[in-house]
Amino acid sequence: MTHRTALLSVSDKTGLIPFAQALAQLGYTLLSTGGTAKALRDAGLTVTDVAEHTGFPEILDGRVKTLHPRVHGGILADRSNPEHIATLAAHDIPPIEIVAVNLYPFAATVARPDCTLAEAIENIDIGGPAMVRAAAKNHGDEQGGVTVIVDPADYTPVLDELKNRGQVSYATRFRLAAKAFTHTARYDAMVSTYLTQRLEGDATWPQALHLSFDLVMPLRYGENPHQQAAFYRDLNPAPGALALAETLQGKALSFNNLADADAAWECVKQFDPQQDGAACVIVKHANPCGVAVAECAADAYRKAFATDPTSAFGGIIAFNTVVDAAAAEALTQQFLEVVIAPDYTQEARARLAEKKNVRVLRCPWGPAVAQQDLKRIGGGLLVQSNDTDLLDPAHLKVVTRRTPTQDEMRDLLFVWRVAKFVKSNAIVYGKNGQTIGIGAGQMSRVDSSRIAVIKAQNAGLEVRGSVVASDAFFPFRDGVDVLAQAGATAVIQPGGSVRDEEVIAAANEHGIAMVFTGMRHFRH
Ligand code: 93A
Repeated sequence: MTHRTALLSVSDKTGLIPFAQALAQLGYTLLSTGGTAKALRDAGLTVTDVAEHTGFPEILDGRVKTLHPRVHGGILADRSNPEHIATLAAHDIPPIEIVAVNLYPFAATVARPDCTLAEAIENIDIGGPAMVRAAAKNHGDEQGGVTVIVDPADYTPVLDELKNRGQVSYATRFRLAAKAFTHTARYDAMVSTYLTQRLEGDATWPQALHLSFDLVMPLRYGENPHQQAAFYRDLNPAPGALALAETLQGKALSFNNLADADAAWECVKQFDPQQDGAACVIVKHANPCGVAVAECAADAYRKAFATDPTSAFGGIIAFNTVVDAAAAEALTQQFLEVVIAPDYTQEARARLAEKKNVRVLRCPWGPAVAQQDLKRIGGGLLVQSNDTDLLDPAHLKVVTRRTPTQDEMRDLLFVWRVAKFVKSNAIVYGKNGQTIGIGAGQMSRVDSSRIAVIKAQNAGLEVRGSVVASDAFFPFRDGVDVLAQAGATAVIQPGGSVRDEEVIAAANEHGIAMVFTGMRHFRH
């Protein structure tokens, strides 16, 4: 058997011993750094210390252990290049066939609440990534090359190939090389995210783009069956993020399920269970088609459903509160795709389990958080901070002769919060904590106003006496005329149009109370 060397230097020692034992049985010389060598010796294995191999001690508290030509030469020499082989021989450098390295646990270190900057920095691995990248670069060709392993899950497949065919196939070496570069890229992204977040003031924006995600699962398809898709999660999702939701039952989540569940969840999170009571949001095609607040989850659901029962068919339904038996009972009267809530009572779980296809998600409750919002365009990417700013009621400005009544004001603030989650142009009619009609995604605001009225009428709901939110200013008075004719009594909108005077005059003419927010909520 030719003499072969495996270099093992791992922080995560999962599966290390059986892997090393099998390599030793196959005739490999084991070469290791301090802690790894100790673990192997403790298990009764014979191992050469890297310090002995290089003839140079580990120095600077281990910062320099493997950064040595005798290590890197052995990894990087091109096996099919006679000059490289001659150079190894001239310097008495044994080639290294297998490099199993996983890096200092940077993520786990910085996740500790008491982690200092100095500790984080000490946990930035330098020598490990250098070996991983060198080994991955030199994965070779059909004739041979270096096998790099960064994930203990790959110990077994590599051993199987070594046992069955005497060497690791090119296909496997190639796959592992790609995985290794993904590993080091992700590692550097974590370090860059950590340090960038500690920059002073505005320096974090917009220079630093954090594109570092973990694959949660491949999805069957994307928005349509011919599109490929996958679901990724931030490395450290904020509490309350949809990506942290746990699936309690139901069919596999689809791409559209996840997108709609996120829209529903972010919308319902605007309603604080303590201050606003139970809230329910029903989403279809990324738009709320019914939103309501009430004393209990079941009532909130019934009111939200009543806004647009036709659209609610196959809906994604989010609650801001525990789903109890009464709410579950009401829910199961309709065909629905997904329910998402902070929790469920046992009775509710049992009732929902009777509809075994329904996906039931439980997501930890948490406020909406600032994060980067990404939108792909041809050959580029648009990045913005997401729309988390909330309206301060102290900044509201009544611009009409008539001031909204207390009830109107309460409903104005309710429809305003809903409008933020409706695709522009958004017009939302509501009353008594219930949406009455929602006009979404139209290219003209006046059409959204008309559509919202038509939908309310189709649902048999009374528009008269309702209030209205508009996500952006009315460019002309026509939108106000439409909602006045429908019987709305108060309007909330950002203001800021060159024709504000004309719009306010129209409201005064109709005896409507109008409030300016000074904040726009386009959503596309
Ligand atoms: O301190 S380093 O940046 N410098 C090095 O030369 C070096 N060589 C291996 N980190 C280095 N390593 C890392 O040590 C490996 O990536 C691995 O995570 C760890 C294994 O150390 P031990 O075997 O002492 O547990």
